[in-house]
Amino acid sequence: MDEVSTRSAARPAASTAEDALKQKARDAGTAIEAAQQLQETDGFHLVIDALKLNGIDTIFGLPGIPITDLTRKLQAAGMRVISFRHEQSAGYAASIAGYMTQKPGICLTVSAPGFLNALTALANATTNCFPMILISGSSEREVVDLQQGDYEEMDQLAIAKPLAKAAFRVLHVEDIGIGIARAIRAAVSGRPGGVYLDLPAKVFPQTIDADVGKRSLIKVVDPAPRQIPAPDAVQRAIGLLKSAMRPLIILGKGAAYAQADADIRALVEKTGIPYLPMSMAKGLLPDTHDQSAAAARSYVLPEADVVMLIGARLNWLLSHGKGKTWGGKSSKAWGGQKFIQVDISPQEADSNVRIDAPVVGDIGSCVSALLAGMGSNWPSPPADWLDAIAERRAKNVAKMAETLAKDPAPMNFHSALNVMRDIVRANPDAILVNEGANALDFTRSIVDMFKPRKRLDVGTWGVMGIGMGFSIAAAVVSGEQVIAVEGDSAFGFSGMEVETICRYNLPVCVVIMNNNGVYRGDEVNPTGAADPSPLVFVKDARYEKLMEAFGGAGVRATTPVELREALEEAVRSRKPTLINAVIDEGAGTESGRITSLNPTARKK
Ligand SMILES: Cc1ncc(C[n+]2csc(CCOP(=O)(O)OP(=O)(O)O)c2C)c(N)n1
Ligand SMILES: [Mg+2]
Repeated sequence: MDEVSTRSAARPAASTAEDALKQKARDAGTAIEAAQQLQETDGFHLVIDALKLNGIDTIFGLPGIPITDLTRKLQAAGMRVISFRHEQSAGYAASIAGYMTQKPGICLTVSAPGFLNALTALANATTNCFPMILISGSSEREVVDLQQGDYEEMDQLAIAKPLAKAAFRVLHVEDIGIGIARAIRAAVSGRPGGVYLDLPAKVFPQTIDADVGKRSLIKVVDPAPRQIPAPDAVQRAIGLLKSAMRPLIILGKGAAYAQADADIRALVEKTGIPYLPMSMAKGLLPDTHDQSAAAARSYVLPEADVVMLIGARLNWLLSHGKGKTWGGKSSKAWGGQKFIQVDISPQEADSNVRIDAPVVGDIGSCVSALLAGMGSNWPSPPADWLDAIAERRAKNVAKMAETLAKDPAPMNFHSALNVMRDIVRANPDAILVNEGANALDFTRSIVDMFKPRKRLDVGTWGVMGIGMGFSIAAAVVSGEQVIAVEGDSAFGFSGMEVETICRYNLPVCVVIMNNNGVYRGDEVNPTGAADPSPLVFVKDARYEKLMEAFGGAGVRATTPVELREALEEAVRSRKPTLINAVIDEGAGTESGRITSLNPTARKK
């Protein structure tokens, strides 16, 4: 349609009678063409219509051949198109939008290099169970398959397959509706994950009768069907929980994803059982809750006798459910706990240790079935267990308060994060994005969260580079203030996206915990040569100027007072802000809390 009107506007005026006649004929032709066009649609429009039909209103991506026009047309069709500086950030943004909304986040990229740039985010989404669809344009199939050297030639579908929950390709315009429907279902149903959808360039301009096209689209009915747990599985779990002398609940990000917040809180409170939130489950119940055993983690894990995992996997983050962390005699020995595991995936149970009571279903349905099965007079856990936890907790909280009250010069992680803790408490709706090593571990343990899904971080892989993508998506999807606490190394992975933050004028405040390096900034080259240590950066780097370069606010803060002032102003103004929090370069430890995962050399 718009092509027709552009053509007529550019037409030169007829100068003679003959020209006028010819013109008339041409006009008639144009009208017929226009009418024909009215009855036809094409791949571009079907992709847009299919996404809209399924309630998708935001696209994260980066334009180029063959999807440039698609990005324009998506925006023209009223969708929010957030255009990034690197596809990896667009991918992370899409994945966390999926986590926050339970709708698949869409990342749109060009072929080969753009596709590959987004692939880390797709794999990370699959690992973290975030629903995401990576849509990449691709080159001419016939040429790619004969390896004849097409522009950006790559067999993207084959490469995406092992990294995605599912991968599909559409070759004909009439299959766009099916392709998108399958991608949506695969991303959000069961255990969510990353899905790849390959759209060869040729599909976009393919035309089809508009009616046929419309009928080819599918509005996915019940994309993530509830999965009700079996009653006997629920009874088995309840029986085991009832027999416990030292019960413990562990909440994972699967529990946060489920958006069953009220029931989860009711379950924890009704049982009176102490709980541990995994990193992204912080805030599901307020971290200040009486039953939180977070400050007594190293006591409750080995001491518990029955552990109920809700949307949490026994992977490395929980020391695989065995070994010394769990009271085992050696690094792989079972600590003797019995486990109840509430999970959407029937394959999750027994992945690391025996699961005595698997409860398989969606977290919401499982938790409400457990609640119903417990009846109204559930006995409180034994008092000696609760008292022992309370005692440790009080001791550790007091110890932490003492550390936080110190005001060393230069500022360190504790004195800086003490400020952050106050700011987040005063702004419980703000979303906290967090990456780094020490910058991550200290923030997780010091900054309390008060509401569900407000803490977004490096997740299962501990991946650096999620920072700006997560921040942008969080701000776009929720409209809330975002505060990103970033290690200076972590920030570097996606730092150019501060331009994106400024361009869309998002309420994102980036706080860089600047200790001049990876883990710390005081390492030196042992040879004495001019090259710096591989772990350090330029000293006194002025990161705040990066934000100023694009019109945002930049602040260098060297004391808690300056940091507090800058944070309060950022939250008040909602302006894109970068605070360069200069901290002691000797403050961190190797890999933060996971020093022990570094292999140590036998030969010194
Ligand atoms: C993609 C990726 N590359 C490399 C790493 C290894 N790594 C873990 S933490 C980290 C950076 C730690 O430094 P910083 O962000 O400055 O945090 P600090 O400990 O100094 O506070 C790196 C490079 C990773 N986790 N992910
Ligand atoms: Mg650092």
